[in-house]
Amino acid sequence: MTYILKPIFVLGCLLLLISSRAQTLSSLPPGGDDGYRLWLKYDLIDDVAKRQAYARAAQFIALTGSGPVLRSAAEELQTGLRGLLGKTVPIISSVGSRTGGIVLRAGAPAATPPANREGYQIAADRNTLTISSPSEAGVLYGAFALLRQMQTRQPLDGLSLASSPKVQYRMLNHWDNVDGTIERGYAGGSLWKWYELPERIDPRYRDYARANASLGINGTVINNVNASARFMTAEYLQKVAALAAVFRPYGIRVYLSVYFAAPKTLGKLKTSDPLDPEVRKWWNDKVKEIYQIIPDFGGLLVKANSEGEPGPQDYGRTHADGANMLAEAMKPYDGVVIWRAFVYKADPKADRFRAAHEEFTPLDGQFDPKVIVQVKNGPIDFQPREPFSPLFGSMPKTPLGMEFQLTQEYLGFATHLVYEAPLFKECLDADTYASGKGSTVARVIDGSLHGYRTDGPSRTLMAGVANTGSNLNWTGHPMAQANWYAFGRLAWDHTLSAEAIAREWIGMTLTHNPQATSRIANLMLRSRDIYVDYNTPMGLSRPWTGVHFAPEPWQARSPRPDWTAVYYHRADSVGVGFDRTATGSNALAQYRPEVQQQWNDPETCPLPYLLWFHHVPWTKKLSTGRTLWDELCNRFYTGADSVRWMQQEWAAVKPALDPALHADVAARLVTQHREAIWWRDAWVLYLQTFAKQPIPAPFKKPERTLDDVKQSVETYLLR
Ligand code: BDP
Repeated sequence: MTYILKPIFVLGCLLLLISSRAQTLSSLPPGGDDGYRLWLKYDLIDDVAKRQAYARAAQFIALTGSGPVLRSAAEELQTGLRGLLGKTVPIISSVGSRTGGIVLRAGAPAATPPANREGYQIAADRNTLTISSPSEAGVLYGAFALLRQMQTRQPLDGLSLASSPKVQYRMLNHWDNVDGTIERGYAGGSLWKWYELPERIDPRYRDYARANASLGINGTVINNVNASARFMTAEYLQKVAALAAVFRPYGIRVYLSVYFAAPKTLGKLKTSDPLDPEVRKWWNDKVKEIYQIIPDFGGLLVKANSEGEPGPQDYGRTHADGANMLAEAMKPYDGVVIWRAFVYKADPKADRFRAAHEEFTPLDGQFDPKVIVQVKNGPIDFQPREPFSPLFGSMPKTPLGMEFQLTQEYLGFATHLVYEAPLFKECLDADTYASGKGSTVARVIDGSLHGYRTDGPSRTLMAGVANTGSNLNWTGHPMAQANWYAFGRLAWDHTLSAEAIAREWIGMTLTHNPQATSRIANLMLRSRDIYVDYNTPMGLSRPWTGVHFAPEPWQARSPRPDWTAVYYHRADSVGVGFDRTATGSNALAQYRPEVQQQWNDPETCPLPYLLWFHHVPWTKKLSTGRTLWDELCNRFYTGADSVRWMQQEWAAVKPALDPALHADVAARLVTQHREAIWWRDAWVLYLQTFAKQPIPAPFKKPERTLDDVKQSVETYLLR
């Protein structure tokens, strides 16, 4: 008996041990920080004097109202303060004569009313901090702003903060599919568990809403622009409604990407022609059904006649015809139609750069007031560095929304550290000269340049293609959280600097150590240029088909010329680069003369944009004193070498950071370095076959041959 029982007992104990250890590991990873809490960490403030000062100012939270969004504000403050101060601050409903607390006031007139409904004011008066706004959402944003003050250890005495969003629709675009995958997602599967919805509500949905609300993001498109019609079925609308119910108390509205041919596929009509009365009726009925299920539904996002997606042109109609049909369906409701301008035809003679401008500018003034045209930041496709899209400033009668990409499709997925705020700022701060000097892209986007609307609310939009997924830390690369953060902050206020946002995020997420903060901020601010240098320097680009990760500058075979690599860089025995001046595609003519002037002359065109606009001889001497070939090599090599510098900088901040988080990033930097060399080698060895010049000193020629790299890429691309 004992003989038999003993091993079973031992095995049982062992299993118990293993399972309890597994449990411990999943709830508390070694070192502690698994990244799940993002920038909403609310860890106890260890500076006792500071903690006490904050505690004196936050003895209660007075909720003067009962709306759900206001309640979220109070609850978030309570959660935050519990963590930061280590005590539970009571939520009370009437202030009476009490002082020394935080008062939340929605709808009440403020001393200085904010510029718009979602703006807030935080004012300290006789020992009371009042957060006021015309709307509940504004109070929620104010509550997060107050927490941010404490999270970044700012004083509260005499606090006077007022802020209003510069853009009306601040939203994430999820490219999530029905099957749980994410197009261009690198942080796991979709956050939305379609098979569990609408019955089971993952607690994570609420945390997602909290994170967005903390930045002022007020909308989310939950499905892929390459949309499945299934999202518009009654079955899925119930699921979407369940998500909307979770997001609503955080001021976030839900939007859907729609499949333009749904009247045919879902409605079983003979056509999806936007001018067909039955088609129009189908959309009217569908939109009505949506609003019956989701009364505060935000609107529709459409990718049409782009990359094989159906659209109005299939019926000889225009983008405006398609968008206006949907706008008509939306007319009775407070929702919008967001129509994407990401279009380009498979024309072997065309320059893809020119496509969106050619198709959309003739339609300026033809769109219904409910339509916003959403434009990617650059004319091609989220390249590491692109000039701003010439559409900005070219459609004064049409509200243009910005589409940035947070997910790092061309920026090294989740293994490369690339802080994107400098990329966003570069575009937003670019001058279109549409109405003279100072006509920045930001002013096109926020409506101040063209004043878009006179007959209704303004329609201004900034969208970010989300980088979130089911990974515990949301974004795969822990530092990629900063891109979500930066996008939200800039959508609220595009005048913030990339550095200020980085410092704020570091303080809330990584460390309060001043030296470490400066080092990390510097590293983040340089990271995008470093990436560009080893990946696509001086205006090279690489939007060829495939996974968008492996280097394949030699790729020349595809059903469409614009889905090859050689189409973009045009390397030959003379030089490299795409001539977009009058002697080439003349895409430059799509910009205002002042902009053309900056880029038109290869002698004066800034080097970061040179090969976007010029085919430059290998031997051409540049402003740096080097020939083009030498300059390219210099950038590829210093770029890749700089990743070593990033590793050193990261190593130096180790004592100031959580060990688990530090180790995670350190490991990714090792991968990044290896991949940076891979990129460098691929490009220089390939371009060398045209330039026929040696790698300039002090750089050493790659250890592998071009065939070796090609082989490694082939292996990488194996399915
Ligand atoms: C490209 C992506 C593709 C998207 C497309 C889009 O590679 O997956 O569907 O953009 O924005 O960057 O529609």
